[in-house]
Amino acid sequence: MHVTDQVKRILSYYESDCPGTKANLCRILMHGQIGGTGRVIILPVDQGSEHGPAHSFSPNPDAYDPSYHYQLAIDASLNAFVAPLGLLEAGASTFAGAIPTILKLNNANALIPKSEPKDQAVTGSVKDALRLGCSAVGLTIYPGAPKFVEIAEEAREIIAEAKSYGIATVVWSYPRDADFPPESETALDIVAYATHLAALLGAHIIKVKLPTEKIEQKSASKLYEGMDLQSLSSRVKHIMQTAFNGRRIVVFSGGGKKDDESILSDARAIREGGGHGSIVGRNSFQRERNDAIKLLGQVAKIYS
Ligand code: FBP
Repeated sequence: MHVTDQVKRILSYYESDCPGTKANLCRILMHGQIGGTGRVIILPVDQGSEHGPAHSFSPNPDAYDPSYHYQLAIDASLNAFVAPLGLLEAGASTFAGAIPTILKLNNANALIPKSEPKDQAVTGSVKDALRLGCSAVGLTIYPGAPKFVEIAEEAREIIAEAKSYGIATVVWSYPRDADFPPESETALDIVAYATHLAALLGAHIIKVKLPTEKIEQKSASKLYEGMDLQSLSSRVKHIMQTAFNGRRIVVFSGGGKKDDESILSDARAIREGGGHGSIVGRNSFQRERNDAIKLLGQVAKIYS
Protein backbone atom coordinates (compact mmCIF):
# COMPACT_ATOMS: atom_id res chain seq x y z
CA MET A 1 0.00 0.00 0.00
CA HIS A 2 1.27 3.44 -0.89
CA VAL A 3 1.11 5.65 2.22
CA THR A 4 0.42 9.26 1.29
CA ASP A 5 2.56 12.18 2.44
CA GLN A 6 -0.38 13.59 4.45
CA VAL A 7 -0.61 10.36 6.42
CA LYS A 8 3.17 10.08 6.83
CA ARG A 9 3.18 13.60 8.25
CA ILE A 10 0.44 12.78 10.76
CA LEU A 11 2.23 9.58 11.83
CA SER A 12 5.44 11.57 12.38
CA TYR A 13 3.66 13.58 15.11
CA TYR A 14 3.45 10.45 17.29
CA GLU A 15 7.08 10.55 18.26
CA SER A 16 7.11 7.94 21.04
CA ASP A 17 4.97 5.29 19.40
CA CYS A 18 6.19 1.90 18.26
CA PRO A 19 5.84 0.74 14.65
CA GLY A 20 2.84 -1.45 15.55
CA THR A 21 0.82 1.49 16.84
CA LYS A 22 1.81 3.59 13.83
CA ALA A 23 0.82 0.75 11.49
CA ASN A 24 -2.56 0.53 13.19
CA LEU A 25 -3.10 4.29 12.97
CA CYS A 26 -2.01 4.08 9.34
CA ARG A 27 -4.61 1.36 8.64
CA ILE A 28 -7.35 3.68 9.89
CA LEU A 29 -5.99 6.74 8.06
CA MET A 30 -5.51 4.92 4.75
CA HIS A 31 -8.77 2.95 4.63
CA GLY A 32 -11.96 3.83 2.77
CA GLN A 33 -12.95 6.46 0.28
CA ILE A 34 -11.10 9.29 2.01
CA GLY A 35 -8.16 7.07 2.98
CA GLY A 36 -4.88 8.90 2.52
CA THR A 37 -6.31 12.42 2.79
CA GLY A 38 -5.41 12.79 6.46
CA ARG A 39 -9.13 12.97 7.32
CA VAL A 40 -11.32 10.24 8.74
CA ILE A 41 -14.98 9.29 9.00
CA ILE A 42 -15.79 6.72 11.65
CA LEU A 43 -19.03 4.86 12.46
CA PRO A 44 -19.57 4.51 16.24
CA VAL A 45 -22.26 2.16 17.50
CA ASP A 46 -22.24 2.23 21.30
CA GLN A 47 -25.55 4.06 21.61
CA GLY A 48 -27.36 0.79 22.49
CA SER A 49 -25.50 1.02 25.79
CA GLU A 50 -25.38 4.81 26.15
CA HIS A 51 -29.06 5.42 25.34
CA GLY A 52 -30.66 1.96 25.17
CA PRO A 53 -31.55 -0.32 22.26
CA ALA A 54 -34.98 1.04 21.34
CA HIS A 55 -33.87 4.67 21.63
CA SER A 56 -31.01 3.87 19.29
CA PHE A 57 -32.33 1.34 16.79
CA SER A 58 -36.15 1.58 16.59
CA PRO A 59 -35.99 4.44 14.02
CA ASN A 60 -34.38 1.88 11.65
CA PRO A 61 -35.05 -1.64 12.99
CA ASP A 62 -32.48 -3.25 10.64
CA ALA A 63 -29.93 -1.61 12.95
CA TYR A 64 -30.71 -4.09 15.75
CA ASP A 65 -28.47 -6.49 13.76
CA PRO A 66 -24.72 -6.05 14.40
CA SER A 67 -23.95 -7.12 10.81
CA TYR A 68 -25.96 -4.15 9.58
CA HIS A 69 -23.40 -1.74 11.08
CA TYR A 70 -20.33 -3.58 9.80
CA GLN A 71 -21.88 -3.66 6.34
CA LEU A 72 -22.90 0.02 6.51
CA ALA A 73 -19.35 1.06 7.43
CA ILE A 74 -17.96 -1.12 4.62
CA ASP A 75 -20.47 -0.02 1.97
CA ALA A 76 -20.09 3.66 2.88
CA SER A 77 -16.34 3.02 2.62
CA LEU A 78 -15.54 4.63 5.98
CA ASN A 79 -12.19 4.58 7.77
CA ALA A 80 -13.25 2.51 10.78
CA PHE A 81 -16.09 0.99 12.78
CA VAL A 82 -16.27 1.27 16.60
CA ALA A 83 -18.40 -0.81 18.94
CA PRO A 84 -18.43 -2.44 22.39
CA LEU A 85 -17.20 -6.02 22.79
CA GLY A 86 -20.38 -8.05 22.21
CA LEU A 87 -21.36 -6.13 19.09
CA LEU A 88 -17.89 -6.42 17.54
CA GLU A 89 -17.73 -10.12 18.40
CA ALA A 90 -21.10 -10.71 16.70
CA GLY A 91 -19.60 -10.00 13.26
CA ALA A 92 -15.93 -10.59 13.96
CA SER A 93 -15.39 -13.62 11.68
CA THR A 94 -17.69 -12.62 8.84
CA PHE A 95 -16.09 -9.19 8.54
CA ALA A 96 -12.51 -10.00 9.63
CA GLY A 97 -10.13 -7.68 7.80
CA ALA A 98 -12.89 -5.92 5.85
CA ILE A 99 -12.68 -2.65 7.79
CA PRO A 100 -10.45 -1.38 10.63
CA THR A 101 -12.26 -1.88 13.93
CA ILE A 102 -12.00 -0.11 17.27
CA LEU A 103 -13.07 -1.83 20.49
CA LYS A 104 -14.96 0.62 22.73
CA LEU A 105 -13.85 -0.90 25.97
CA ASN A 106 -15.66 1.17 28.53
CA ASN A 107 -19.33 2.01 28.41
CA ALA A 108 -21.99 3.87 30.39
CA ASN A 109 -25.68 3.06 30.34
CA ALA A 110 -28.86 5.02 30.92
CA LEU A 111 -30.25 2.64 33.56
CA ILE A 112 -27.67 3.62 36.18
CA PRO A 113 -29.42 5.99 38.63
CA LYS A 114 -28.80 9.65 37.80
CA SER A 115 -27.95 10.18 41.49
CA GLU A 116 -24.82 8.04 41.04
CA PRO A 117 -21.59 9.80 40.01
CA LYS A 118 -21.15 9.49 36.25
CA ASP A 119 -18.71 6.71 35.33
CA GLN A 120 -18.12 4.00 32.72
CA ALA A 121 -17.84 0.25 33.25
CA VAL A 122 -14.80 -1.40 31.71
CA THR A 123 -16.49 -3.99 29.48
CA GLY A 124 -13.60 -5.18 27.32
CA SER A 125 -9.82 -5.39 27.39
CA VAL A 126 -6.81 -4.60 25.25
CA LYS A 127 -6.36 -8.38 24.87
CA ASP A 128 -9.91 -8.63 23.48
CA ALA A 129 -8.95 -5.96 20.94
CA LEU A 130 -5.86 -7.97 19.93
CA ARG A 131 -7.91 -11.19 19.66
CA LEU A 132 -10.45 -9.44 17.44
CA GLY A 133 -7.81 -7.83 15.21
CA CYS A 134 -8.79 -4.28 16.19
CA SER A 135 -6.62 -1.34 15.16
CA ALA A 136 -7.47 0.63 18.29
CA VAL A 137 -9.25 0.65 21.60
CA GLY A 138 -11.68 3.42 22.50
CA LEU A 139 -12.52 4.75 25.94
CA THR A 140 -14.54 7.60 27.37
CA ILE A 141 -13.34 10.03 30.00
CA TYR A 142 -15.57 12.54 31.79
CA PRO A 143 -13.60 15.75 32.49
CA GLY A 144 -15.24 17.67 35.31
CA ALA A 145 -16.88 14.61 36.85
CA PRO A 146 -16.41 14.01 40.60
CA LYS A 147 -14.80 10.66 39.73
CA PHE A 148 -12.42 12.16 37.17
CA VAL A 149 -9.30 11.30 39.16
CA GLU A 150 -10.16 7.58 39.09
CA ILE A 151 -11.36 7.84 35.47
CA ALA A 152 -8.07 9.43 34.39
CA GLU A 153 -6.01 6.85 36.28
CA GLU A 154 -7.99 4.01 34.69
CA ALA A 155 -7.51 5.62 31.26
CA ARG A 156 -3.77 5.90 31.90
CA GLU A 157 -3.55 2.17 32.55
CA ILE A 158 -5.57 1.20 29.46
CA ILE A 159 -3.61 3.57 27.21
CA ALA A 160 -0.26 2.30 28.52
CA GLU A 161 -1.31 -1.32 27.97
CA ALA A 162 -2.60 -0.60 24.45
CA LYS A 163 0.64 1.17 23.53
CA SER A 164 2.70 -1.72 24.88
CA TYR A 165 0.97 -4.02 22.36
CA GLY A 166 1.10 -1.58 19.45
CA ILE A 167 -2.62 -0.74 19.53
CA ALA A 168 -3.83 2.83 18.94
CA THR A 169 -6.14 4.63 21.36
CA VAL A 170 -9.20 6.78 20.79
CA VAL A 171 -10.40 8.89 23.73
CA TRP A 172 -13.99 10.19 23.84
CA SER A 173 -13.57 13.27 26.03
CA TYR A 174 -17.00 14.29 27.28
CA PRO A 175 -17.33 16.78 30.14
CA ARG A 176 -20.15 15.39 32.36
CA ASP A 177 -21.54 15.71 35.85
CA ALA A 178 -19.45 18.82 36.46
CA ASP A 179 -19.87 21.93 38.49
CA PHE A 180 -21.50 23.76 35.58
CA PRO A 181 -24.85 23.33 33.78
CA PRO A 182 -25.16 20.57 31.12
CA GLU A 183 -25.43 23.15 28.30
CA SER A 184 -21.91 24.28 29.20
CA GLU A 185 -20.52 20.80 28.48
CA THR A 186 -20.08 22.00 24.91
CA ALA A 187 -18.89 25.54 25.79
CA LEU A 188 -15.77 26.37 23.79
CA ASP A 189 -13.42 26.68 26.76
CA ILE A 190 -14.73 23.43 28.25
CA VAL A 191 -14.39 21.40 25.01
CA ALA A 192 -10.92 22.92 24.57
CA TYR A 193 -9.96 21.80 28.09
CA ALA A 194 -11.43 18.32 27.48
CA THR A 195 -9.49 17.99 24.22
CA HIS A 196 -6.25 19.00 25.90
CA LEU A 197 -6.76 16.58 28.81
CA ALA A 198 -7.21 13.71 26.33
CA ALA A 199 -4.05 14.75 24.48
CA LEU A 200 -2.14 14.88 27.78
CA LEU A 201 -3.33 11.39 28.65
CA GLY A 202 -1.58 10.21 25.49
CA ALA A 203 -4.58 9.60 23.21
CA HIS A 204 -3.80 9.08 19.53
CA ILE A 205 -7.26 10.12 18.37
CA ILE A 206 -9.45 12.48 20.38
CA LYS A 207 -13.18 12.63 20.00
CA VAL A 208 -15.13 15.64 21.24
CA LYS A 209 -18.41 17.36 20.52
CA LEU A 210 -18.49 20.47 18.36
CA PRO A 211 -18.11 23.51 20.63
CA THR A 212 -20.68 26.26 20.96
CA GLU A 213 -19.78 29.96 21.22
CA LYS A 214 -20.41 29.92 24.98
CA ILE A 215 -17.48 30.49 27.36
CA GLU A 216 -18.24 28.86 30.71
CA GLN A 217 -15.30 29.78 32.92
CA LYS A 218 -15.38 33.40 34.04
CA SER A 219 -11.62 33.38 34.27
CA ALA A 220 -11.41 32.36 30.58
CA SER A 221 -13.68 35.07 29.09
CA LYS A 222 -10.89 37.62 28.78
CA LEU A 223 -8.62 35.07 27.11
CA TYR A 224 -11.09 34.61 24.27
CA GLU A 225 -11.61 38.31 23.59
CA GLY A 226 -10.94 39.07 19.93
CA MET A 227 -11.65 35.57 18.74
CA ASP A 228 -14.47 35.06 16.23
CA LEU A 229 -16.69 33.00 18.48
CA GLN A 230 -19.61 33.09 16.04
CA SER A 231 -17.83 31.04 13.42
CA LEU A 232 -17.85 27.27 13.97
CA SER A 233 -14.70 26.85 11.88
CA SER A 234 -12.78 29.27 14.07
CA ARG A 235 -13.99 27.42 17.16
CA VAL A 236 -12.79 24.14 15.59
CA LYS A 237 -9.47 25.86 14.86
CA HIS A 238 -9.11 26.69 18.54
CA ILE A 239 -9.89 23.09 19.52
CA MET A 240 -7.11 22.01 17.16
CA GLN A 241 -4.70 24.39 18.95
CA THR A 242 -5.49 22.62 22.20
CA ALA A 243 -4.72 19.25 20.53
CA PHE A 244 -0.99 20.07 20.55
CA ASN A 245 -1.47 22.61 17.79
CA GLY A 246 -2.97 20.05 15.42
CA ARG A 247 -0.47 17.30 16.19
CA ARG A 248 -3.18 14.97 17.48
CA ILE A 249 -6.04 13.63 15.38
CA VAL A 250 -9.35 15.15 16.50
CA VAL A 251 -12.75 13.99 15.28
CA PHE A 252 -16.07 15.58 16.09
CA SER A 253 -19.29 13.76 16.91
CA GLY A 254 -22.56 13.98 15.05
CA GLY A 255 -25.03 14.08 17.97
CA GLY A 256 -28.76 13.33 17.80
CA LYS A 257 -30.49 12.99 14.46
CA LYS A 258 -30.52 16.17 12.38
CA ASP A 259 -31.08 17.11 8.75
CA ASP A 260 -28.53 16.44 6.01
CA GLU A 261 -27.60 20.09 5.58
CA SER A 262 -26.65 20.45 9.28
CA ILE A 263 -24.31 17.44 9.02
CA LEU A 264 -22.76 18.82 5.83
CA SER A 265 -22.28 22.32 7.18
CA ASP A 266 -20.67 20.85 10.33
CA ALA A 267 -18.28 18.89 8.09
CA ARG A 268 -17.38 22.03 6.12
CA ALA A 269 -16.60 23.88 9.36
CA ILE A 270 -14.52 20.94 10.63
CA ARG A 271 -12.53 20.93 7.38
CA GLU A 272 -12.05 24.71 7.41
CA GLY A 273 -10.99 24.68 11.05
CA GLY A 274 -8.37 21.99 10.40
CA GLY A 275 -10.20 19.16 12.21
CA HIS A 276 -9.57 15.61 11.07
CA GLY A 277 -13.12 14.48 10.50
CA SER A 278 -16.38 13.13 11.83
CA ILE A 279 -17.61 10.28 13.95
CA VAL A 280 -21.23 9.95 12.99
CA GLY A 281 -23.43 7.34 14.69
CA ARG A 282 -27.13 8.10 14.99
CA ASN A 283 -27.06 10.28 11.90
CA SER A 284 -25.85 7.23 9.99
CA PHE A 285 -27.75 4.22 11.29
CA GLN A 286 -31.03 5.98 12.15
CA ARG A 287 -31.40 6.92 8.47
CA GLU A 288 -32.59 4.48 5.87
CA ARG A 289 -29.49 2.64 4.54
CA ASN A 290 -29.31 4.26 1.09
CA ASP A 291 -29.90 7.72 2.56
CA ALA A 292 -27.11 7.11 5.07
CA ILE A 293 -24.68 5.95 2.38
CA LYS A 294 -25.54 8.97 0.25
CA LEU A 295 -25.06 11.39 3.15
CA LEU A 296 -21.77 9.81 4.22
CA GLY A 297 -20.62 10.04 0.59
CA GLN A 298 -21.35 13.78 0.63
CA VAL A 299 -19.44 14.18 3.89
CA ALA A 300 -16.55 12.26 2.30
CA LYS A 301 -16.53 14.64 -0.67
CA ILE A 302 -16.14 17.57 1.69
CA TYR A 303 -13.13 15.91 3.30
CA SER A 304 -11.53 14.75 0.02
P1 FBP B 1 -23.51 10.05 17.71
O1 FBP B 1 -23.04 10.47 16.34
O2 FBP B 1 -24.70 9.15 17.64
O3 FBP B 1 -23.68 11.22 18.61
O4 FBP B 1 -22.36 9.12 18.29
C1 FBP B 1 -21.17 9.67 18.76
C2 FBP B 1 -21.04 9.35 20.23
O5 FBP B 1 -19.78 9.70 20.74
C3 FBP B 1 -21.28 7.89 20.55
O6 FBP B 1 -20.11 7.14 20.51
C4 FBP B 1 -21.89 8.00 21.91
O7 FBP B 1 -22.77 6.97 22.16
C5 FBP B 1 -22.64 9.28 21.86
O8 FBP B 1 -21.97 10.11 20.96
C6 FBP B 1 -22.70 9.90 23.24
O9 FBP B 1 -23.10 11.25 23.19
P2 FBP B 1 -24.52 11.66 23.73
O10 FBP B 1 -24.59 11.17 25.12
O11 FBP B 1 -24.64 13.12 23.59
O12 FBP B 1 -25.46 10.95 22.82
